[in-house]
Order: sequence, then C-alpha cells, then structure tokens
Amino acid sequence: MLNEGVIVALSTASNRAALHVIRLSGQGCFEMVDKVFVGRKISDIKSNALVYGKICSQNEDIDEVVLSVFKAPHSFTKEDVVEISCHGSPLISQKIIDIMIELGAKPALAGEFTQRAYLNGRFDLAQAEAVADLINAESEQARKIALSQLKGGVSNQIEMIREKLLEFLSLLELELDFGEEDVEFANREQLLERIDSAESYIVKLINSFGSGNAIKKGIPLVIAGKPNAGKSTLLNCLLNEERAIVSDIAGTTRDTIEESFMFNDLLFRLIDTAGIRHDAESVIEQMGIERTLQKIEKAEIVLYMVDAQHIDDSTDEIKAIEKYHDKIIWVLNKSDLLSSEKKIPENDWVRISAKKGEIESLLNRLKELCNTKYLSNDITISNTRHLSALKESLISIQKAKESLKQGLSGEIVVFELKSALEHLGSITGKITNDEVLGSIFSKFCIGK
Ligand SMILES: Nc1nc2c(ncn2[C@@H]2O[C@H](COP(=O)(O)OP(=O)(O)OP(=O)(O)O)[C@@H](O)[C@H]2O)c(=O)[nH]1
Ligand SMILES: [Mg+2]
Repeated sequence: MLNEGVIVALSTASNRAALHVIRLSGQGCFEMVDKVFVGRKISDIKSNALVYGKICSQNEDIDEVVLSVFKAPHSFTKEDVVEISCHGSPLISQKIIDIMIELGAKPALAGEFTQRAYLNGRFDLAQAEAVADLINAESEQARKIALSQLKGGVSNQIEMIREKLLEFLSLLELELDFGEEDVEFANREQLLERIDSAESYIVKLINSFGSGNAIKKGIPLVIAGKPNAGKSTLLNCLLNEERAIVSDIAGTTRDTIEESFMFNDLLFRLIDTAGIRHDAESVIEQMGIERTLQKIEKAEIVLYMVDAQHIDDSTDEIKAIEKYHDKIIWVLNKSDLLSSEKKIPENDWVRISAKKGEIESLLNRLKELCNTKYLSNDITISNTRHLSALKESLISIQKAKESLKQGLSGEIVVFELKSALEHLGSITGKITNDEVLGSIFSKFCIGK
C-alpha cells in the first residue's frame, strides 16, 4: 500500500565518502530509531533538531551518528522523518539499513520519498518531476529551469489556463441547463476571446519545449562545412584537447564525433561532422548538400565553416542553407592565411583561426545567440510528458473553438473543453492514475 508504514533508504551515493545519510519516513519512524539509538529519546523532541549519539544493536556499537529529526508536517514528505548521518562506509550504512528493516521499515522504492511528498500535498506532480530534473541538471541553466519548475513556474501557468477554461465551461454549462428556454448567457465573442487567450498560452508553452529540452539534454551544436575547412581543429580548440584527428588530407573525419562542451552556463553536444565532399558529379554534389541540410535541420545551432581562401567554392551550399540563417553562425576559418587583397563578403562572417586558437569572435557570437535563444525569463517546459499533454489539450481547444465558431451545440464545446481540462490537469496531477505515477517515480533514484 502506497504512503503507509516507515520506508528507509540511503539518500547519498553508496560509495565510500565522508558521510552517508540514511533517510526514514513515515509514522513510527521515531520509535523505531529510538530502539537502537543511544542519546536523547527522539520521540520526545518537540521541534526539528539535530541529535548526536550512537546506533547500538544487540549490545554492539555500530557507529557514532547525528540524527536530523523532522516532525510532521515540517519535513520533505510531510511525515515524521529521521535522517541518520553516519560515517560514509558502505558497510556501516548497509548495516544500519538492515537493522531498520529488521525493526519493520520497508526499503524505499525509487522516488518513494518524493511520491509521498506529492501524495501528502507538499507539491504537485509537475513540481515533483522537477525534483528529478534538479538532481540530474548538468548545467547552470538546466538547474535554473528545474528550480523554477520546482517553485511552481509551470504549475502556476497551467493553473491559470485551467481557470480561464473552467470559467468558460461553467458559463456554457449554465446555458445548457437552461437549454429548453434557449437563453444565451455567454457572449460568443467574449468566449472566443477567452479561448484564444488560453490557446496562445498553451502554444507558447509548447514552443518553449524545444529550447527547454535542449538545455536539459545538451544543445546539439553541429560543426558543418567542406573537408579541410578546419572543423576538427575547431572541435579540439573548443574542447581544449586533441580529441579529433586533424590532417590536411580532405576527408579525415569519417564518422560523426560527439562530445559534451560547457559554455555560457549551458551544456552543448558538440558534433564534428565528416566534411561534405564535393564531387565532380553533380548528383553526388547534390547528395552532399542534402546531407548537410539534414544535419542542419536536426541541430539547434550550426557553426558553418568555410576555409577563408576558398569561400568562393561554397556559394551553392551557402545558398541552400541560407533559410536556416537563424541558427547558423557563419565561420570563416584560416583567417591567418588570408591575404589583405582577398575580398570577403560583407555579411555576418566571424573570422577565426582555429589552428592558432583565435576564436574569440566566434565565442562572442555564440554567446549572443544563446542569450537570445535560451536565456529568456519566460516559463519553459522541458518534460516530454508535459509536452504531449499540452499538445492533446491544444487539439481539444482548437476543436472547441471551431465548434463555437460554427455555432454547433454547446454540448460539443463542453465535451472538448472537458477533455482539454483533463489533459492540462494531468500535468499537475489534478487528474492522474497509479500507472502514470508509477512510471514517473520509477525514474527517480532510490532515496529521493
Ligand atoms: N593555417 C591554418 N590552418 C588550419 C586552420 N584550421 C585548420 N587548419 C589546417 O587545415 C587542415 C584540415 O583541418 P581539419 O581540422 O582536419 O579539417 P576538417 O574540416 O575537420 O576536415 P575533414 O575532417 O576532412 O572534413 C589541417 O592541416 C589543419 O591543421 C587555421 O585556422 N589556419
Ligand atoms: Mg575533420
């Protein structure tokens, strides 16, 4: 049975460390720990406190410990909670856990503490999911997004949209109740305005997923361009290590190389691609361009690189990818070899020398692009479950809107609105089921 009894788990990593923290939650955990704790009687403690003492079982001292005692409801789970900080030996912490299990505690399932916190109303489901995101955050920006979601950023937005729709729904239902008398309580124009506004909020949230998800998982940053342009040299320069093989033989990089790269508080998945070969045969050339296009399509940001001495040979490709201009940084490499007479296009090219490590202008441009693309203060979603629920609710809202416009029966509109509300409610957990909860919390680590 969920949410009942005392659960126990190691909340810190299990390898050797200065300390390990074992967490117990649930009614009766104080009495349970009291049986083996030599120090103050914790069931008598009035407020949240730290207590020093030792764990002793069957007349044998196990370890000196500090207990953090949290009285319900002033704890993470809103239940009585004890955290036992012992010496960080896997042997000691396991022994203490075993003792607690012998005394009647159950080993906690993955995410069970957070699940209890959710079930006890500590926060809603979207916030509970943010706890896992916060733990898994790999960059400063990912941490910020998770924290804002934990504080209720997404939840408040969803609630605001739900309220708009609920008011709308109640007006329509009232009308339906008086159906026989053919009254119209709700002004159709105003209803449409209201639904339009709900729709635009949902669309905005849906659109935020692209950047939110990229920030969470690592932003795909593709280095594309012709063989020998210096793509691998740039990769090495950005990573500050000789990761990719560099040579003056065109076609050195055969397979895509992918590495993590941290910059401007963001995590990137830096991808060095095989240069696009331009063969004499135009069909093959076309294929090359197609491949570049595919890579560019999938990327969030593209560093399109050209050897400054051969910029004139890249006209076709540049034309083909110009429509992706918003996510391309045009990079003119080998500027150290450029003679002063060489004419360079006026537009946005950043000039670098990857070989000499002169890439400041590129980094500045990348920073500018990231600041506009990823560092907004808008509410951002980053969870695929939220995305699909929002998409489903959008479909229903659009159907409701269409029915309203066509003057169809209020019942149809009501049906679609209820469906939209259900989908929105599933995000914050207003409407949910055990299966969904199981799948969400099983992704957490044990002890959280
Ligand atoms: N002078 C000069 N040479 C460079 C610069 N960047 C790269 N090179 C040289 O250009 C050659 C090709 O560099 P790579 O980094 O292997 O080029 P690539 O684009 O990865 O080539 P492929 O893997 O074949 O597609 C090497 O000999 C590099 O040393 C630069 O800024 N200045
Ligand atoms: Mg290469």
